[in-house]
This record gives sequence, structure tokens and C-alpha cells, in this order.
Amino acid sequence: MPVQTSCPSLVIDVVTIFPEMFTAWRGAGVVGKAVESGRVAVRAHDLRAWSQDKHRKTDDYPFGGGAGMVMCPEPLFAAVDSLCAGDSTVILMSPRGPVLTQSMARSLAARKHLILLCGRYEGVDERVHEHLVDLEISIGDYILSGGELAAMVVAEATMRLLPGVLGDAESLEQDSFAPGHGMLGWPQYTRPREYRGLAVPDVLLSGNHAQIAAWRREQARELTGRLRPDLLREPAAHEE
Ligand code: 9D3
Repeated sequence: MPVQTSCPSLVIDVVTIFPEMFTAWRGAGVVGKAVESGRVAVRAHDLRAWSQDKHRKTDDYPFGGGAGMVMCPEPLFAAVDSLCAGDSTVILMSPRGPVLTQSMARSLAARKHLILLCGRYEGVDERVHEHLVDLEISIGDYILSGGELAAMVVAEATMRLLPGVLGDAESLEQDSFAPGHGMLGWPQYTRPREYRGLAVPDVLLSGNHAQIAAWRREQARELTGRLRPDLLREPAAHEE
């Protein structure tokens, strides 16, 4: 097991009523290596620890009536009070926020400390939106049951941009979603050279590296134009 060589360049504190959801994710793959090497610290905190209620409740009925429950402000404010370190960025995972982009991930990777708040139920008390958080982030226009999966997406997209987290080969790829330069990858093949009568393109077996590079560029352009033409257009203003 590698030993931690320096303090983490980023600390991510997640606040959730389901901290166990983060266990497998935090231990596997690139995220697992980043955590194990000490480059990033990821901690999942149980929001119930900050509940003053005898039943450790974190939600209550909505004033004005209606279906569903609302996350109470007190445990969330108390969690932020105890985790906040002065240079912290407090983020609420929320369908209201702007949708995560690679450029937002790049900006988060420059921070020292992220506190990611995960809601459940019908949402969180409005005072949390208005007075507790620095920003809100959504991961897309579909309805999830809570912020936990979104927090993992934000944390993973951010962590892989930190120095030393990716190997050299993977790092080179990072420019590919730069605003305005977004491109899909080229088609990849591995052995066998022929599978069920389907052959690998000859150029890839030619050994001609200039020709291979040109073919890949052209294929990437063609795939992007056909499948994701939006990536070739100008970036939205908020992404730059
Ligand atoms: C169905 C209830 N909605 C009222 C119109 C509001 C609502 C509240 C809470 C919808 C979803 C959620 C739970 N989702 C998140 O906390 C969440 C989320 C998401 O659902 N989609 C994309 N990104 C995110 S970030 C957090």
C-alpha cells in the first residue's frame, strides 16, 4: 500500500443521510488510488450526527401543507459550521443549479476544500438555498431521488483533474472537452484482428504512425459531427 507523501491538494466533505453509498465508489479505480495515495481526502458524513432531535430526524412536514417532507435547516447549518474552514466552498447538490460542465470541474479542482450537501425528500428548506451555500450544481435534467449520485459525479470529475491523479496517457486526454474544442474519441480496437468476420481497419495495423494519427483525427471529427454536433459549436457564455 502506497504511503501518503504530502497533504491532500483537495479535501471533499460530503454531508448525507446515506454515507454508506460512498463506500464502494471511494475505494475503486482512479478515485480509490487518489484517496489511497493521499492526494485527495474524501469523507462522507452522516447528517444525522448534527440532528438535535431525539429520533435523529433531519426532515419535517412542509409549512403550508402538501405531500412529502423537507430537509430541516438546523442539521445542515450545523454541519457546515463544524466542517467549514474559512477557505471552504459550500455546494448544494440541487436540480436548480447550473448543469455540471468540464469547465466547472476545472474551477472546482482549483479550490482547497469542497463541502457537498446532499438533499433527499422533496428538497431542502429555502433558507439553506439562500443563506448557507455558495453555489448549487445539478448533473442534468432528469429527476434523481437525492443528491448523493450527483455528489459522486461532481467529486469524480473534479478529482481526476488534480495533479498526479491520472497517469500520463489519461492526462493528455483532458483537453478534449475544453470549451469549443470538445471532441469525441476516435474508434478503438483491440485483439482479435478479426472477430465474427468483422475486421480491424487496415490502417491501424499498418505501422504508419503519421497515417494512423491522421485517420484518428478524421474519425473523431466525423463521429463528433454526426453524434454530438453541439460539441463543435461555440461554448455557452457561462462555460467560459
Ligand atoms: C419531484 C420533486 N421536484 C419538484 C418539482 C423537486 C425535486 C427535489 C429533489 C427533484 C429532485 C430532487 C432530488 N434530486 C437532487 O437532489 C439532485 C439532482 C437531480 O434530481 N437531478 C440532477 N441533478 C441533481 S443534484 C441533486
